[in-house]
Amino acid sequence: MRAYYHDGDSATDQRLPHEHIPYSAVAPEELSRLGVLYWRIEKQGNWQEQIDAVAQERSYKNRDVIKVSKEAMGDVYESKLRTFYEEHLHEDEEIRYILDGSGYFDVRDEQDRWIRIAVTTGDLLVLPAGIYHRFTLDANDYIEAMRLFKDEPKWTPINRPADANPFRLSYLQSVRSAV
Ligand code: KMT
Ligand code: NI
Repeated sequence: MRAYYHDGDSATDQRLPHEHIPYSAVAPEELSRLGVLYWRIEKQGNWQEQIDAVAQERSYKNRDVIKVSKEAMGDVYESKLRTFYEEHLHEDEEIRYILDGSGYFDVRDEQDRWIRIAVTTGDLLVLPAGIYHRFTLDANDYIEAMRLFKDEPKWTPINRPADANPFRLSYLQSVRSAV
């Protein structure tokens, strides 16, 4: 995992790194202030047990695996990628363990700037309910991820603006009270 400020350029390919110049790293502590959690679980040895432990501790009862590639998705590939990259929130956590490949999760900071989180195999990332975010493949065009859920999957992306959404409001409240 590598987190840094996005350069804000939306005119060129979203799959490029888009590092802000000068490069501006974002520390895990800053991410956790935004409610974004991260674990590194090397995909070797008892990695599945380690995932199970996190899942049990955080009450993630369900899971599935998604493969994002032209080959795996066929006809819906382009439209799925567009949906992933539209700025949105969810009314539940978005939990991803990267099984293979890589990609970028972008999250908004408190000043509404994009933070880009580059994930690779072995990264476990949790985005809190109510945070504005988006996802894109990187130049490698491939990711496979385990998606974990507290209960039934609550998929529905709620596109911005959703400023009056109760999960948005309680997210903002939790960030402010964490300062
Ligand atoms: C999402 O919600 O944006 C996704 O599931 C993207 C694929 S998982 C790396
Ligand atoms: Ni999402």
